[in-house]
Formats: sequence, C-alpha cells, structure tokens
Amino acid sequence: MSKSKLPDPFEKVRTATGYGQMNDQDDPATLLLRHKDVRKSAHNYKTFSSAAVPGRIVVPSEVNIRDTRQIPFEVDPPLHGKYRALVEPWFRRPLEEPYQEKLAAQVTAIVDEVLTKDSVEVVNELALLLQSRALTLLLNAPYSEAETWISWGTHVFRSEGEALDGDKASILYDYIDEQIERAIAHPGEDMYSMLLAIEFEGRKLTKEEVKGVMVLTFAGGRDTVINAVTNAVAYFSEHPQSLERLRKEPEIASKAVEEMIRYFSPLTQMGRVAVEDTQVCEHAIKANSRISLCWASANRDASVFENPNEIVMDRKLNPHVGFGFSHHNCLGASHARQILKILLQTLAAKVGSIEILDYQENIEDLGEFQRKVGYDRINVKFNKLTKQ
Ligand code: EMZ
Repeated sequence: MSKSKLPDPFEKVRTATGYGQMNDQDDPATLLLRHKDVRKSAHNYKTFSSAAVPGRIVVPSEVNIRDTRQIPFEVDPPLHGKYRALVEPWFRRPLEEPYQEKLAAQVTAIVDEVLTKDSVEVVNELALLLQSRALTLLLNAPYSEAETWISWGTHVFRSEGEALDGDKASILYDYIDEQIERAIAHPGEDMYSMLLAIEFEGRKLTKEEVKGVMVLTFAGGRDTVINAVTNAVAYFSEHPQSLERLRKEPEIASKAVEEMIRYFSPLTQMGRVAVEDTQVCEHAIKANSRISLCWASANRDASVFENPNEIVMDRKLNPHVGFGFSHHNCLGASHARQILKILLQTLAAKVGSIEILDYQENIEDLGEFQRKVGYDRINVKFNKLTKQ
C-alpha cells in the first residue's frame, strides 16, 4: 500500500523551526513550512513581492531561460488586480455546462481507450493527453493543436530527467509568437484573439503582455495537472474502496477533488522576493533574498489538518493552499478542478480496479528535502467495472 503514497518530507523541520533552506542556482531560498506563515506571507505582497525579474519567483528559478513576464502571476497589486480582472471571466468558462460536456466527452474517450489496453503508461498515455486536449477548451483552440502540445512532453521548460532547458523553452516562445501573429491576421474566438481585443487602461495589450498571459497558461497548468491526474490514478489503484465510494456517494466528488489537491500538492512551492529586511519564524530575511511559500508542507500541517497524511475523501474543513493563497491564487483552478472532478466521476463509472505494473517515482531535489511529486512513468492495467 505504499506505491501511491506521497510522503511528507517537511514534517520534522516544520515542527522544529518552521523553515528550511534550499540553494538554487546560487540564489538560495528560505522555505516557509507552516500553514500560518505561508498564508500570512502570501498575503503580504508589500514585503514579499512577485514582481522581481521574470522567472525569479519560481523555484527552481527560471531567470536563465525566460525574459517574458508571466501575467498576472509576476505582477504585484494593484496592477495585478487590473490584469486579473481582465482575464478572470475567460478562466471561469470551465464552470459553464457546455464546457463541462465537452470535457466529459474528452475524458470518456480517453478512459474508454485505456480500458482496451493490457498496459497503459499513465503519464504519457493518459495524463499528458488529457491535459493537452483539455487545454484546447481553455484556449478555445482547434482540437488538432493538442497534437503539437503532446509532442512537447510533460514540462514545457524541462527535458526528461533534466533541469531547465532553454532550447525547449524556445519552442514554446516561438509557437506563442506565431499564434499571436496568426490571431492578429485572422482574429477568431480563441484566447489569443480575446487578449488582443481587450482594452487595458485605455489601450490594447502589447504583444509581450499577451505572450506573458499565454506562457503562464501553458506552463502553469502543465506538469501540475499531469501530476494530479497521474497521482489520482495511482491512488485509486491502491484504494479501490474510494472509487466504490464515489460510485455510491457521487455528491462527495467536489470534496474529494479538494482533498486530492491538498494531499498531492502538485505545485510544491512558489517564491517571493523580500523588498526589505524582515523576519519570519524569528529568522532574518535580507532584502532582495528569496523566500518560498511551501504549499506542499503547509498542506500537511497537523495543527490545521487532522490525519494530514491520509486522503479523507469527504474531508469537511479543508483550508488547503494547493492552489496558492490570497490574491495570487491559481487562475486555472476552475479548469483544473473540472478536469479532476470529471476524471473521478468517469473512473468511478467505468473502472472496477487498477493494477500498478511498474513505475518510477519523480522526486524533486529541494536541498535538505527530497519530495516525491508523482511519477516519471507508471504502467498500470485498467479493469472494466463489471458488476453494478
Ligand atoms: C510558472 C509556474 C506557475 C512557471 C502557478 O505556477 O508554473 C511552473 O510550472 C512554470 O515552470 O513558469 O508558470
């Protein structure tokens, strides 16, 4: 029963001091580990800024492979709120029924397909397909674009088993530049066209701003969604009773999704840059140094969550920070929640059991901590639900 487990590497240090250290390309970060400190610091944008040079608030830092500022992610209030208000209605479309119906059709097709196979590598043959196809809905782009995105692999900035890869990042940037030119020449109903058309403070967005929103949309929801989907499949393989429960109590699906986001914490952490000398947990933070808001640690904080290391499918109080916290909370959360919810419902309706055949874990190296975030690959066999 341990193949699907994601252990909590932060527990000891979180309880003892509340913070850890991580060197990252000679730009160290102080990891805040407690739920309370993470939330408080996420809220305090005046001291802990997101508006550093592009790429610096990401841990591991992306300053060497990215010049484009991701919007609204790498912008502080009040400007952040103005950008956010412009794009928010677009990112709320996943709450509409026709969107969910199309997503359900995509999920059904994938699940039906995996049920015909003797062995399925879930990362590439299920999660990557689902993430890429679902993204055509978020962008309102042709379904065929998914093929291009699938060919990029699981992370748009990283090659298999490697750290950040500038050549790979260029493929994404060039692609987005081309798409922006296409949308200028032939405006349509897609996300690029929407961004090019909107009015921002009495002017149109620049191409660089449009690119900033698009890079965020491609990068932010890529490995995160893929890990969440893969981890959910692994979890159900070892907990068939949870699948059974979803069949009998479909009304708990939304709670189960939140609980999985808490437990999986697909995005381990996000950084901020201190704009002045300050302190957290009685630890001095120097101006212009980095802190990291460790969502994964906060989500296992036993002072907030009972049985933090277990998935409690219908957990009642669940103030998790898996989608971040405060004004920067995840813009793509509605889309991600729908993907997971529909996946859970579809698996419950069609799959009786899942067997793990073999797997290789994906372990993040965070200096003094090593964290399993999911799998590099995991082969499983899906078995049809027979009895009703
Ligand atoms: C950035 C980040 C956003 C970053 C909310 O997270 O996600 C990471 O996966 C990307 O590498 O560029 O978009």
